[in-house]
Amino acid sequence: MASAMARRGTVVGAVLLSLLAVPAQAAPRESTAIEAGTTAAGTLPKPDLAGLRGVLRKALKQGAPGAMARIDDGGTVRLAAAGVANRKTLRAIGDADRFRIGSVTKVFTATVLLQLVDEKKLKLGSSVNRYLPGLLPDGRITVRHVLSHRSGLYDYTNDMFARTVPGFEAVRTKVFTPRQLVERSLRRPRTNAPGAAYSYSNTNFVVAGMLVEKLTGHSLRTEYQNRIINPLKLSDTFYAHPGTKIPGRHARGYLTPDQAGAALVDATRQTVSWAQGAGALISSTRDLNTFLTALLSGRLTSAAQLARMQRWMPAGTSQAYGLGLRRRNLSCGVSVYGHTGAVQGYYTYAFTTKDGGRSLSALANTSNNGEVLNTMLGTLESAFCGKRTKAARGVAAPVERHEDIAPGIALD
Ligand code: REY
Repeated sequence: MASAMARRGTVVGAVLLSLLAVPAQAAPRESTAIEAGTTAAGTLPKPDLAGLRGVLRKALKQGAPGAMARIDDGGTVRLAAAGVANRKTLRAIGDADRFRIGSVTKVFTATVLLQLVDEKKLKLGSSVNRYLPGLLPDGRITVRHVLSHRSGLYDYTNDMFARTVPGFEAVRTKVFTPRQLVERSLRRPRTNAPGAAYSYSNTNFVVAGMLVEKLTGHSLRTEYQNRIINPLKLSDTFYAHPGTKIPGRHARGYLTPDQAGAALVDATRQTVSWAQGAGALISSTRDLNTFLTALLSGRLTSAAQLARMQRWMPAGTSQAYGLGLRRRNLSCGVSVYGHTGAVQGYYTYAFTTKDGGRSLSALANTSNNGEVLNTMLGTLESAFCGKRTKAARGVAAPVERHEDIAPGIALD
């Protein structure tokens, strides 16, 4: 199998590309309903695999040691990979490699909280302080504001990582309590009144993690495990915090320093304690596709909560944000649902169609490299829009560090 070849790969100094289509192991799909104007996989163009490989090669040219993508599409798996998982051994990167998924974690955290809404343990319209008395200085901040990045809570990571490598080295072995992270945020003025604007902030999902622990009486790890990882048999997915290792086979992550031309920093080992429920999960392209397919096809929450997760607010060009879930409108008119992630050494894209029928997850094992981040956006175009001429593709909206900071006006 080509993927097995890729895993055994001994390619030295050369770009390795693997590409294949194999039947999925077990990918039960429940919903195949086609809504007008939406993106059921049956109505989508075929993925452009040559285009996908081109995107990965371009990311390598721009400085990523490795890049890979996996498409799960109604029982067919397509893999593409280029470059290395490890710059020392030159082992080829491949879909068996685990990695840090950064903010794709937010989709998991939101899912757990929406399950708690289903269980009547939580109300989205209630004040965060109702559940965590005194945590926030404004009792008007609701759970919904937090999950939709409309709380106005300042993102403490802006200060933490103002200088990329020193900022990272200062926290890589640190263990924070979630409360300490919230305190860091509260040292700064809030960015907007509760509900008044969209302003992406990791603080929101640190608070979300605290809500999970408070309402269940269990650790975030236990809840991810019992509610998502075990039921979906996500064998590559771990909340290892505060452990610093990625268990098993994994891609090493290489952080790009701010100084042009400076050597990449191996950032693989870290606690990710600075992110917690906002970004500390480890996973694989296979598990992320399984997770998003399950979520969008309604297997993880009630239909009512899934609909609430998808009450979209404008969140930048061609994008909208729901509850821990982002919608991106692609150049061909298709919308996809998921999240991006940026944690030191790893850029992740994980998106699926409206019905969960086709999912794409992609990784580049570098970060702090805006060119690579924007190039990797092309994996979505190749996976969901198929082969298109440059003119037809138009100009895809670029990704910013926090994807989009533009305020939107809140409706509730
Ligand atoms: C943290 C800095 C980015 C990453 C962040 N990640 O908020 C969350 C996400 C979990 O959205 C770092 N950039 C990099 C800098 C920039 O340090 N000065 O690119 O690795 O996934």
